[in-house]
Amino acid sequence: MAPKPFKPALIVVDFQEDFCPPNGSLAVPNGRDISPTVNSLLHLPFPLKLATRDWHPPSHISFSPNHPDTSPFTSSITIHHPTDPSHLPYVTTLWPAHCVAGTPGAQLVPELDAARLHAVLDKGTRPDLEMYSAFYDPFRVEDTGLADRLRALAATHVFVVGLAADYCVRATALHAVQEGYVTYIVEEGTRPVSPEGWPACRRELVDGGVRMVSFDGEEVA
Ligand code: VGL
Ligand code: ZN
Repeated sequence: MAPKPFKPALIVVDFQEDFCPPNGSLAVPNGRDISPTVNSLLHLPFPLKLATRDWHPPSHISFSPNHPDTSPFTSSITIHHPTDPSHLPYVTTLWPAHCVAGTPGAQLVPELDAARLHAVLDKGTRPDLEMYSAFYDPFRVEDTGLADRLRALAATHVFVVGLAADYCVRATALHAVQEGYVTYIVEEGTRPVSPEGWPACRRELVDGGVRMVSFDGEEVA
C-alpha cells in the first residue's frame, strides 16, 4: 500500500497571558520566550494550524481559592466522573485562579501571530472537570473536537508547542500518540512550570513515544 501523504498539523497550546510573565497568575518561567519559535512554525505551510485556550469558569474545580484550606501548587483534589461512578477518579493539582473565560488573563498573547491560525479551541470550560489535553478530559466527557478535525484532514503528524510543557503540552502530545499520530514537541516552542522536573518529564514523554525535536529554522520578525 502507498504511504499516506504527509499531512502535519500544528497545535499551539494555551499561549495565554495568565501563563506568561510578568503578570500571569500562573506564569510559566520564560513562557513568553517561545513566541519566535511558535511564529516561525506558523509561517510554515502546515495544512492545519490550531491554538487552544484554557478557558475556565470562575468556579473551576482546579482553582485553589475555590477549596477552603488548600494552597496552589501543593494541594491536590480528587475528581470524580460527573455521572458514572464506575470510572476511576483522578487526583489533580490545585492552581491559582487562571484563564477565567473572557478575562484579560485568558487572552492569547499579542506576540502570537494568531492571524495564521485556522481555529482556536477552548478547553476546561466545565466547572467540574480538569482538562490539560487539547483533545479531551480524562473521562472524555468534554471534547474540543480536535480528534475529529485531525481525522477529517487525514493528518499523519502532529507538532505540539505552547504552555506549559509539563502539563497541557505533555497531555496533548500523549493523546496525539494514542490517537495514532507521529507526534513531536518542538523544544524551543515550550517551557515547563517546573524546570527542575522537566528532565524526568521529558524522558517520560520520549518513552511514551513523543519525539522531542529542535527548531533550527530562521526566526521571523
Ligand atoms: C495548564 C495548569 C492548569 C497548562 C492549564 O496550560 O499547562 N496548566 N491549567
Ligand atoms: Zn487550567
